[in-house]
Amino acid sequence: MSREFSGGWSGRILRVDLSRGSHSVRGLDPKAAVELLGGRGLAVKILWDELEPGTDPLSPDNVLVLAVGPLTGFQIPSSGKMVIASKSPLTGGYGDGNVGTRASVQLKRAGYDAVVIYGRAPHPSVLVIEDDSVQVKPAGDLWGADAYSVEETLEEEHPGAGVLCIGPAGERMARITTVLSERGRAGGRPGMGAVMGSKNLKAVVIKGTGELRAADPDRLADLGREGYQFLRQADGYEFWMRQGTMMTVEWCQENSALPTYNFREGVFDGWEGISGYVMEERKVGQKGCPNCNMVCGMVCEVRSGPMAGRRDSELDYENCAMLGSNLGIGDMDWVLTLNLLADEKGLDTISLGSVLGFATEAVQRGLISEEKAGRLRWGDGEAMLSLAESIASAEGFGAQAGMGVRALSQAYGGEGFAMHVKGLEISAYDCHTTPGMALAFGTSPIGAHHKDAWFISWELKMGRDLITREKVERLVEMQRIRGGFFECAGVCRLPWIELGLPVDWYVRCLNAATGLEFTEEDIWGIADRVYALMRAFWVREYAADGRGWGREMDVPPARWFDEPLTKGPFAGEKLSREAYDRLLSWYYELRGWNERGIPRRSTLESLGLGYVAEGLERVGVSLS
Ligand code: PTT
Ligand code: SF4
Repeated sequence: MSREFSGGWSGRILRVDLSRGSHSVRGLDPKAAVELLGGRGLAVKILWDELEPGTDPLSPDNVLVLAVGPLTGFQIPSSGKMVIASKSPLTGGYGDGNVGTRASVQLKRAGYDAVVIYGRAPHPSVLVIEDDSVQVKPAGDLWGADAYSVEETLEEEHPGAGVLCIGPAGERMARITTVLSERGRAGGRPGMGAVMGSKNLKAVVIKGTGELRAADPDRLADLGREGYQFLRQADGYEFWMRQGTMMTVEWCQENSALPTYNFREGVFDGWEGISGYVMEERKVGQKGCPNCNMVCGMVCEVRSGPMAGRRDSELDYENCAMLGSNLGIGDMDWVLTLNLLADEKGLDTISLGSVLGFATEAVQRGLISEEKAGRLRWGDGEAMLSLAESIASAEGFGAQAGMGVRALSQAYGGEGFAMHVKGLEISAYDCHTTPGMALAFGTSPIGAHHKDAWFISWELKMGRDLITREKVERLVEMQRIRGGFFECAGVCRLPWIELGLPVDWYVRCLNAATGLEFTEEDIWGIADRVYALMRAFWVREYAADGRGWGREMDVPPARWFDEPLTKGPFAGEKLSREAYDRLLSWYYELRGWNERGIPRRSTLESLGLGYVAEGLERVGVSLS
């Protein structure tokens, strides 16, 4: 560890140039560490500093960042997370994802806070990092192989190592691809799999033998014990261990938020067939990320269909809703089959469900022909699987569908029911009746992902109909915790959001690990800085290619505004454009952004981001 850090951070960043097969190590700037913590904060700063505006995301000039945080790896609950970030080939803006993996702990043990990957390997390759040894090796037969088998091979070759890899869909640079780990964990929805594919990088293997250092190890160990005990004794622990995120199917059905028929409805008649209870009948195992005592990976058996007999489909709520109700599928076996295909081929389940839903509706409306897309019908698992397979192999219409719903709607029409924001397909919450959640999706910094945006449960407690500034204040508060703190600290947010482990416990951990004295106020300042930086990245990219940035970028699709629900307790209801616009204006005011959603110069300066203001002005962006 660098002498400038007494604990928490490793103090070193590994830079690997795949084009040259070379690497170097740089110190982590202590000021950046304190101002941005790590993970997403560090990643967006690296991308802002090192990417030329307008870089083609699939060119060797794009940069891929793997970053952990100051809490990653310690013996405290759920500390095994890593951020994977890059300029997104799916959205064209800032993209990242968060995966729970042994690779994150191993990276910390190897003595790095981040790996920054440049260039493009001349041949398909595997990057192997073992402490100070860094090698770019030929991928050989691994190129073309499914993610599960790649992991198995590399884990055998490198016992104890953590592995990140892509499936064949990532190799073919389908834009809706993610990075896989631990046979069923996935991170990097905005096309991080395609970025790895464009770099000829099949996998990253990480192994470290060092010890993690905390400034006050005894204090951190006490806090760890306190945290584990808190969770074991929490109300809801037992049910969580039974169903994990799958309990959300029933909750969404009850609250008219279960995406159904491409987000046309919020309730699904066949929901019981894909509920957490049916999942429990199929459960054959349970696993999770490192250092977690509330593991949520529900491993299930497929009982019928082309993958019958497989006992390794790991299910979460998002996968189930997007590949189930959103496609009119109420048969768990088809959900498990599509889910397994996505994990093996490296497709993102949320985007896949959205693409299949859009294509089905477009076929029904005659925008896309059956000859092209297949005979797609709601609830027809076989037809959905066939299109999903051709997306994974980038064949025929599948190659086009792998570009995501925005690209499909631009090619065939149907923008009003192309369910994305900023090009990222919306996660599994219908928002016809939840304007606050719609705003959360609208303003999420990577496009419509629930990572930063799971406001729906807070909103239901406050009142769906409430259109107030206070509601938006709560949203900003939530974004600071979810998208600010958790994404930068390098730990899972589920102990907090699901079982109530308090935020101040995490701040105490941060101080014990780093030896610094962060307050909650400091953390909110860091979160605001990271949010401003992510927004500035998008604005700079839009300025660079001449599109310009406007508030329409923060508005969800027309479907929720124009087509009222026809089923369930809220039949007849839809979002109001006027109400949404008011919420959005309050949001900009609270963030110190102008009416086009661009951070003001004064806001950037107050966050210590004067250099960002200058960068934006250099590409012609007005900050008044
Ligand atoms: C995440 C997104 C999610 S979020 C789900 S289910 W979820 C989908 N999972 C996929 C999958 O699986 N396979 C696949 N091929 N594609 C998938 N796409 C979807 O990706 C995940 C958990 C979950 S399960 C959630 S909510 C929480 N997310 C966290 C987060 O974002 N940050 C954080 N600090 N802690 C979090 N804890 C929880 O982690 P993306 P994982 Mg994922 C099979 O990465 O890009 O953010 O997309 O990380 O290790 O799989 O854990 O109901
Ligand atoms: Fe991983 Fe789930 Fe545990 Fe979070 S709760 S650390 S996502 S296993």
